[in-house]
Amino acid sequence: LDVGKRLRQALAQDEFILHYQPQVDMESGITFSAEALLRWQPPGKPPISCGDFIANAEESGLIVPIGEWALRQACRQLKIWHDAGHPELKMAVNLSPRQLEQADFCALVGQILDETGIHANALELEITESILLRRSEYNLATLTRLSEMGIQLSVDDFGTGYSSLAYLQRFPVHALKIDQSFVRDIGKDPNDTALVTAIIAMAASLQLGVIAEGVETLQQVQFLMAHGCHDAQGFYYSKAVPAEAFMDLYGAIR
Ligand code: G
Ligand code: G
Ligand code: MN
Ligand code: NA
Repeated sequence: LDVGKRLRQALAQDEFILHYQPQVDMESGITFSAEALLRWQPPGKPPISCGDFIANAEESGLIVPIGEWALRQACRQLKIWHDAGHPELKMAVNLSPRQLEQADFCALVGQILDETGIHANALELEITESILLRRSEYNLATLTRLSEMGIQLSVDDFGTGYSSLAYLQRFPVHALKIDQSFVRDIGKDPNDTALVTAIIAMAASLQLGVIAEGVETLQQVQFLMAHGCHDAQGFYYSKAVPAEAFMDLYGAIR
C-alpha cells in the first residue's frame, strides 16, 4: 500500500478533519484558544491520529497541501466561532518546516486570513525548534514577516531540540510550549522538574509567553502555577475534540 497515494486521495476526497484542544488559563479556568489537530477520517472508520501519518506526509511533501487545507479550515472554523459570539477566541495551528519554506508562504497566510475574515492577531502558528535551526536566514526572514503581519509564533515541543538562547533572541517568537514529555514527570523526575522550572524562568526573562502541554493532573496544574506558568493544555482539561464538542466545552469551562 502506497501511503503517499492514499494521503493524496484522502485530500482530494475531503477525508481530513480538524479536532480542537482547548488552551486554558489555569487560574481562571478560561479557555482562550484552540489548537487545531489534524485527523484522517476515512469513511466508515474511526479517525486516524496525525502521529500515524504525519512523518509520511512530511517525507512525500504532501504536508504542504494538507497543511494549507488545515490552516484554511482552522481559520474558517475560528470565524464561525467569532461570529457565534466569541470574538476573543484564538486559534493555534501547527506548521511543518516544509510549509514555512515554500515560496510565498506569507502571501498564502495573508490570503487565507483575508478570505476567512480572521485578524492576524487571532492566529498563532506553532513552529518546531528545527525550524529555528534549518536554513536560518530564509526562515528568519519568513518568520519576521509573519510576525510583522501580527501573527503570534510559538515554539512547539520546546526542550526536545537544540535551540539556544541566542536562537530564541534572534527569531521573533512570542511563546514557548513546554513539551509534554517534561510535564509528564513533574514532581517525579527531578531532572524534568528542573527543566520545566528552567524553561518557565527563561521564558520570563526573554519576555516570552509559556504554555505547558500534556497537562493531565491537578498536581501538575498546581506545580506549574506555583512556578509562574499560567497557561496549559492537556487531558486534565480536554483532549482534542470535534468543533461542535469544542463549543459545548467552551460554554462549560470558560
Ligand atoms: O494530534 P497528534 O498527537 O496525532 O499530533 C501528532 C503531531 O502532528 C503533532 O506533533 C502535531 O504538531 C502534528 N500536527 C497535528 N496537526 C497538524 C497540522 O495541521 N499540520 C502540521 N504540519 N502538523 C500537525
Ligand atoms: O506536537 P504537538 O504538541 O502539536 O502534538 C500534540 C499532541 O499531543 C496531540 O496529538 C494531542 O492529542 C496530544 N496530547 C494533548 N494533550 C495530551 C495529554 O494531556 N496527554 C497526552 N499523552 N497527549 C496529549
Ligand atoms: Mn502543537
Ligand atoms: Na507539542
